[in-house]
Amino acid sequence: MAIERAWQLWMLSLLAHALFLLTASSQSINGDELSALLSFKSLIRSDPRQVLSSWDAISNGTNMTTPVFCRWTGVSCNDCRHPGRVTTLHLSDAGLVGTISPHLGNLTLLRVLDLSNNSLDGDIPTSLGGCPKLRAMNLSMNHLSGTIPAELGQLSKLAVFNVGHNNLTGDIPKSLSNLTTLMKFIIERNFIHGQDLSWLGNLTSLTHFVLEGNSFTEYGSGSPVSMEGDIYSYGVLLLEMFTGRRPTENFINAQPTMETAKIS
Ligand SMILES: *[C@@H]1O[C@H](CO)[C@@H](O)[C@H](O)[C@H]1NC(C)=O
Ligand SMILES: *[C@@H]1O[C@H](CO)[C@@H](O)[C@H](O)[C@H]1NC(C)=O
Ligand SMILES: *[C@@H]1O[C@H](CO)[C@@H](O)[C@H](O)[C@H]1NC(C)=O
Ligand SMILES: *[C@@H]1O[C@H](CO)[C@@H](O)[C@H](O)[C@H]1NC(C)=O
Ligand SMILES: *[C@@H]1O[C@H](CO)[C@@H](O)[C@H](O)[C@H]1NC(C)=O
Ligand SMILES: *[C@@H]1O[C@H](CO)[C@@H](O)[C@H](O)[C@H]1NC(C)=O
Ligand SMILES: *[C@@H]1O[C@H](CO)[C@@H](O)[C@H](O)[C@H]1NC(C)=O
Ligand SMILES: CC(=O)N[C@H]1CO[C@H](CO)[C@@H](O)[C@@H]1O
Repeated sequence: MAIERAWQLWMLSLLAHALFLLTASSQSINGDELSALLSFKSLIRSDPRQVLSSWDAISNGTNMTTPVFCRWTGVSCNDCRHPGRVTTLHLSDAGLVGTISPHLGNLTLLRVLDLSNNSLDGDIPTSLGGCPKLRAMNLSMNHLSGTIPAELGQLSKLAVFNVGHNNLTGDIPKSLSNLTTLMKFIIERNFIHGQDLSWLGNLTSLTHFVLEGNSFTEYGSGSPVSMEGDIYSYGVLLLEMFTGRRPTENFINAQPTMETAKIS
């Protein structure tokens, strides 16, 4: 009898302890996600369409079972095992002016980040390399400057990387050769330069590779790629590098606006 009671008490205390831990951890994680989103909002200097007007923590508690930020414009929480965690941040075409908060790197279950076609300036935060679930990053058509962070080479699930139409400079970091799941790699219309891109051959899933409008050096020769014809032959060289064969379809559409460069 006494043993049974002691056993029950022990089980109860264990349960209470587990519940406490569970609550504590889910609350602190939600708190991190909330402050990451609020940090993002705080660095937006202009929001002409008021897409962030619903982003308000004060009028709604942070201690709800499903955090209120999951209903904010552009935010989705679609992970059934972690209902209060942000999986998508989709704020394209919103006219947002500001910088991208490094705190977005605290959204560790983020799968889609689409901030394309705004007026965001400053750097691509290196902390985004800390979002291991990220599958699509679309930061195209902004005013981002600085270099592509080497830390993005840690995004082992990344399939889409689009930073086209920005003010990015520097070389493409070699760490991106780790992104074996990458299918679309779009860096067109920046000030990115590169010389030896042979490591791109390690990106075995690549189907779209668009680098038009940067200053690359033709692979194997020392001269910069200037005319469209050069870019075309550069593309053919890259294709041969990737697959060991000549293109069976247009690898690079050598028109003034080269939208897609298809490999295989
Ligand atoms: C949050 O917790 C406080 C006290 O802990 C409570 O008064 C309040 O109603 C809770 N809010 C929500 C939305 O659950
Ligand atoms: C970019 O967003 C603006 C609205 O801010 C819209 O009018 C325009 O069509 C968008 N451009 C593209 C290419 O989606
Ligand atoms: C959130 O991100 C910022 C910027 O990367 C970092 O300084 C901070 O430590 C992070 N906070 C947590 C709780 O991880
Ligand atoms: C990225 O954003 C641009 C501009 O909003 C859009 O045209 C494009 O379809 C998006 N997706 C990808 C995969 O680049
Ligand atoms: C790039 O920077 C230049 C000079 O600061 C600026 O005039 C231009 O508008 C910028 N382009 C983009 C796409 O941000
Ligand atoms: C690729 O990833 C591994 C392990 O994550 C790392 O040690 C290595 O430095 C990365 N490669 C590059 C070129 O960054
Ligand atoms: C590319 O892959 C080859 C073979 O797996 C490896 O030896 C090489 O280090 C890789 N290159 C880079 C830059 O990661
Ligand atoms: C600012 C904001 O999001 N307010 C919401 C708080 O929660 C109530 C009830 O869910 C909503 O009606 C408000 O819009």
